[in-house]
Amino acid sequence: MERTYVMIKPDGVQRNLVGQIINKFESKGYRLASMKLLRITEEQAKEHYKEHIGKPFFPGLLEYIISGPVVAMVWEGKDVVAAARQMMGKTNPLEAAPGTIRGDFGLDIGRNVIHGADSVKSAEREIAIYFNKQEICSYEKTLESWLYE
Ligand code: D4T
Repeated sequence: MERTYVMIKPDGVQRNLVGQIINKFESKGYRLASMKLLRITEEQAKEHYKEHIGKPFFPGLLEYIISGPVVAMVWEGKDVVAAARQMMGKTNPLEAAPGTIRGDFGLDIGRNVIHGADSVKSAEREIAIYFNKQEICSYEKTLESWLYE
């Protein structure tokens, strides 16, 4: 079973989209393994987005991502890394398909509502930035036999 890191960005929190976004992951069948609302530190943001340090959009990205609380989540399930990326849609909301989170809720690449890890390895790295091991819950849900064959 895969695990991914998903984060509702400050614009998603400010725009009251938290419930709708969580609902999509829950209804799809993914299992919530951890969740918290937090204001991320500059250090966490720089570690998270270290591949983008030095790019022209980085200062704006940093300012935006620490500008208000985010909802950090760990979701588990079959192929959840790729599926979460599909559910989010392309990075630029104008290129994201209708029905995806960014396609339905976003307009601008610098306000694209949600983040999702792009690989199993990135997910592990990102989860470790925001959560300690004790905060990740391992459990089973009885409905899983209705989700998986
Ligand atoms: P995140 O990481 O936020 O889920 O976005 P993606 O994985 O879909 O896209 P990314 O790493 O390429 O970009 C990270 C973050 O930077 C913002 N951004 C990106 C921006 O403001 N301007 C840009 O030109 C790019 C490429 C949006 C997402």
